[in-house]
Parts: sequence; structure tokens; C-alpha cells
Amino acid sequence: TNQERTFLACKPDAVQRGLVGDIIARFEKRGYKLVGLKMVWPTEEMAQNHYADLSKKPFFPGLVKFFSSGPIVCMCWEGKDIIKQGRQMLGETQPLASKPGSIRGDFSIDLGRNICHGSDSPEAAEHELKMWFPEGVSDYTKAVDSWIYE
Ligand code: DAT
Ligand code: MG
Repeated sequence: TNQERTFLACKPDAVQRGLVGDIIARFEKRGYKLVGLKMVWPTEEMAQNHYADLSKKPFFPGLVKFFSSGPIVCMCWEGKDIIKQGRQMLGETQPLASKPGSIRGDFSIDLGRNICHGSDSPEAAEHELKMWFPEGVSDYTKAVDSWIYE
């Protein structure tokens, strides 16, 4: 189905470094549909909830502090296979292991400053979209879709 949706975010480092436009442009140019977009400054509690799966990890406190250190840009992207494709377009968690051409491989170096987030499964996407877009997203038709999908 073409209607799959995922949650992607530009982390505080991406906002500070002025990379938001570049990140959005990659998904737009590929042909995916932006259906939700907003800036949010996460509280520590929101950061803890977002990364709840990692709460036992030694790096969790630092991760929460970083994620709540400034505004992030929350996005909902829609399209065929977007959950998996989105992860591939981000690159590896470790920027040094990310290929050139991926967002992390092109724009970042350190693990704790890897500039972007993407849901890693359909279950995570559903959970994260509910958390960051409780108001819902925009259902609309994109006129170019017949030039992107056959
Ligand atoms: P991803 O962001 O690729 O989904 P993740 O969910 O495993 O990766 O971890 C969330 C973030 O936590 C990751 O983007 C950077 C940070 N992180 C992950 N593993 C880490 C580690 N071993 N040391 C420090 N920070 C780490
Ligand atoms: Mg993750």
C-alpha cells in the first residue's frame, strides 16, 4: 500500500545546524508525501517517553538531555515502504558506519549527534505518531502521485 506512514524528526542538532531544509528536501524529492510538520521543544518527560525502550541503557540520561536541549522538527511522511525506506535514507545509527548519500553519512559524525530520528517498525511508527501528532495529520491528495507511482 502507498498509505504507509512514519514518524521522522530533525533532532535539536539538525535545527541548530540549519539542516532541516536539506533533510525535508530529500524525502520531498524522492516523491514521498509530507502529511505532518511542526516544531516542538520536547520536555525531558517527552524525551523519556519517546526513548522509553532505551531507558535501561547507560547513555539514556545523556540522550534525554540532548533530545530536550532545543526544538526538534516533527514530521509525518507517507508513501510506499516509507518506514523501511526512511530508515535507509537516514543511514546507520552510528554516523561513521553510514554510507555517503545517507543523511547521517552526509551530515554527521558522532553517535550522540546523529541529527535525525526515524521509526524503526510499523508498531513504533504508530506509537510515535500518536505521541507526537495526537491532533492527527493532513489527509490530502498530491496531484503528482501518478507521476511517482505506476
Ligand atoms: P536510532 O536513532 O538509529 O533508531 P537507537 O534507537 O538504537 O538508534 O538509539 C536512539 C539514539 O540513542 C541514537 O540515535 C543515538 C543514541 N545512541 C544509541 N546507541 C548509543 C550508544 N551506544 N551510545 C550513545 N548513544 C547512543
Ligand atoms: Mg530508534
